[in-house]
Amino acid sequence: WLKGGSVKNLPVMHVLDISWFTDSMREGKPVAVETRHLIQVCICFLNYSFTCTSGFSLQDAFEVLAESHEFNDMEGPCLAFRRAASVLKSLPWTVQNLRVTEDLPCLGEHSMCVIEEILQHGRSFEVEKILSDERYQILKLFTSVFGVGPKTAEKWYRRGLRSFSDVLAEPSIHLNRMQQSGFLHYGDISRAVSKAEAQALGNIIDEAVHAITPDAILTLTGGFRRGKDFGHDVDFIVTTPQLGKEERLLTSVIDRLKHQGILLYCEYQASTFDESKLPSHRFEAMDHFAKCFLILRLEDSQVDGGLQTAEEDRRGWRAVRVDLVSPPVDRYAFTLLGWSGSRQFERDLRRFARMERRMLLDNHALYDKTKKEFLAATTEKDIFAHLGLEYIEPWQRNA
Ligand code: DCT
Ligand code: MG
Repeated sequence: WLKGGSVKNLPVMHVLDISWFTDSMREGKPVAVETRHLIQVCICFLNYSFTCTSGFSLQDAFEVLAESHEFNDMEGPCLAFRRAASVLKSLPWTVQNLRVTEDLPCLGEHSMCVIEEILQHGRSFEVEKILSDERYQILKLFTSVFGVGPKTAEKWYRRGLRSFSDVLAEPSIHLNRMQQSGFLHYGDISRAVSKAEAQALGNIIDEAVHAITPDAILTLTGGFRRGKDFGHDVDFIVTTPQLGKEERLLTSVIDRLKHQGILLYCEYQASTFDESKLPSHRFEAMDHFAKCFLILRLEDSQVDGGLQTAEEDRRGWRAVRVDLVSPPVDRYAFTLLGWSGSRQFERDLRRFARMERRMLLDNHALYDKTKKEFLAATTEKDIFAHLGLEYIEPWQRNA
C-alpha cells in the first residue's frame, strides 16, 4: 500500500508495518508528500488502536467523530463531539469506568455509548469504520492543504480525485494563490512549529514592527500564548498607542518582510471594522480587523538550537505559517482574549456570556443587553470581571 501509493487497501492498515517508513527516513530516501500524510493517518490509527488497549483513547475517538461530522456538514454533532473531547481533555484523571462520567457535563447519549463501547471492548466500531473509510481519509488529506476547506475537498472528491497528483494533474482545476502556496510548501507547513521556532519568528516580527513604529505593541497569541509546545502556525497581535495608526503599520510590516526576502506568501485583508455596526448579534467566524495570513522563510541560524529538520533536508530553512491581526488599541483586550483561544474555550465563553449574563462577547466588544451599553476593557481581566468570572490564565484555557 505504501509503496504503491494506493489507498484502496486502507482497511488493513492497522496491521501495517511502519518500519518501512522509518527506515526510508533514516536512509534518506525521498518519501512522497501524500504518502507522508497518509502515514500520519496511519499513525493516528495506530495511536488510536494502541491507546484503546491502554485505555487513553476517548479523546482521540471524539476528535475523529467530530471531524467526520464536520466533513458531512453536520455542525451540531460535530460541536457536541468537540465539546466531549474538551471535557475529557480537561480531566486530571483518566476515565476508567462509566460511572465516573455520569456527573460530567456535555456528554450526550451518543458520546456515552462511544465511551461505554471503548471501556468495554477497548475499541469503537464507529471510529474504526470512519478511520478506514476512503472518503474520510481523502477529505482529511485534501483539507490538510493550506487554503483547502471541507467544501473544496468534497468537490474534488466528488470529481473522482483521490490524491494530490490527481488534483495537480486535473486541467480544469484552478488553484487559488493560497492553495498554490499550500501545495508548494506542503511539507513544511504541515509540520508542527516548535516553541523555539515561534520565538525566532517573534524576534523577526518584533524587529520589523519596532523599526516602523518604535512604540508599537506586539503580543504573541494563539496556542503559544497558552503555553503549547507546538502549533500549526504562530499568531501575533500588533497595535499602536495612537488610534488609527495600526492599519498602516501592518502594510508597512508586510513591505519590510518582502524587502528582506522572507515573505513567501501574503494574503492581506484590510480592516472592515465599523463601530456603528456593533454589537453583532450574529456570530461571525472572523473579526473585522486588518489582518494578514503569511508564510515566512525561517533560517536555521535564527532558531535557538536550530531548526528541527530531517537529516536529509539540507536547505537550512523552513517555511512557517504566521498570522498577524491589527486591532485599534481600544479593542486590544477583546482581540487578545479572542485570539488566545482555544477555539472551544472561546465558544464556551461567548455562550456563557449570552446565556448566563445576557451579554454579547466577540473579538470587537462586550455588550450588555440588559443595560443596553458597551462595557469597556483595557485588559483581559476587565472582561472576566464584567462577566463575573474569576480570571484564568491563558495556559488554563487549553481545553
Ligand atoms: N480564532 C477564532 N476564530 C477563528 C480563528 C481563530 O476565535 N475563526 C481564535 C482561536 C484561536 C486563535 O484564534 C488562533 O487560531 P489558531 O492558530 O487556528 O489556533 P491555535 O489555538 O493557535 O492552534 P495552533 O497551535 O494549532 O495554531
Ligand atoms: Mg495558532
